[in-house]
Amino acid sequence: MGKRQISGFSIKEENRLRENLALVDLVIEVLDARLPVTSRNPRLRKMLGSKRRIIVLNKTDLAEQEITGYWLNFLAGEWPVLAFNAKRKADIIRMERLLESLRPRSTRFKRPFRLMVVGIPNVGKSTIINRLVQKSAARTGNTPGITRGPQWIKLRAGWDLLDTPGFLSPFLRNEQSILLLGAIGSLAPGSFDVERAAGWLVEQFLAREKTTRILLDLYSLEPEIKNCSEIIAGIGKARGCFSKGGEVDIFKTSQLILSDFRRGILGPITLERPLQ
Ligand SMILES: Nc1nc2c(ncn2[C@@H]2O[C@H](COP(=O)(O)OP(=O)(O)OP(=O)(O)O)[C@@H](O)[C@H]2O)c(=O)[nH]1
Ligand SMILES: [Mg+2]
Repeated sequence: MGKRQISGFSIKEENRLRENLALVDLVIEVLDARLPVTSRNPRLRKMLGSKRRIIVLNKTDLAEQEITGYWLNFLAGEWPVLAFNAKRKADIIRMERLLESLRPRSTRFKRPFRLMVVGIPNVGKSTIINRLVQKSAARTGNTPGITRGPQWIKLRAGWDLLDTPGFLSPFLRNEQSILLLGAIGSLAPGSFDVERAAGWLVEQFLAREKTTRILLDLYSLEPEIKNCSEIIAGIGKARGCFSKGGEVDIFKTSQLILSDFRRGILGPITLERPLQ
């Protein structure tokens, strides 16, 4: 497969990110705990180079705890890593402590500690910032591209923080990555195949006994249906996703499955495991 244009991130915006990078003391790189490899933009990683940073595995409430533990081990050693749930106060406090400990001495009493939050769309950058500021300073939402341009936010006395728009490689080569990123809501609707993404997701659930049971129970499906397309048709029927002709509307059903997955209704599931 050739290159495929997937996001509109331009060279101009990339240059702006580079300029901002030079202004900050520390970068908070946010990844999705369900997808720690694919949600890490290699281009961004290259741009960051040896810039000091912390890595945040966000949305751990939607990921499998045990696998998050493996990822923490796997990523440790590179930069400080935090397993994180942006909705938990205790996690915000842990992050503040870590950031405080990493503040360069040279900035104390002289100038603000400047931080910048980066990551692909929809991983929770603005939500983390809002929790750190304890008010809604940055706009958030469960679709990619909520944050348009970079915005500086006063975090607290002596701390300034830059929220940036989701940064995705403009070209994604790998069809599998496109489906994964589509499933977690990092791609704009229309830029990926919704039916294939939902099908792939259902297959991930069917790959294990535990997650198969979750899926069958949630949509009240008969235990004997174990085939992906039958499951999707069953979900469509159970949820009333019919076309005008009265048949199950696979597209609508696929959208519903993705939406349930993103909201965590399907229960925690991690889509990538570290090699052990
Ligand atoms: N379950 C769960 N949802 C989260 C968490 N963090 C953020 N979210 C949700 O994820 C969605 C995206 O959050 P944003 O903060 O807008 O993401 P962003 O990275 O700023 O996105 P862009 O600005 O589009 O790049 C929102 O619906 C948040 O409520 C988390 O730790 N757990
Ligand atoms: Mg944002």
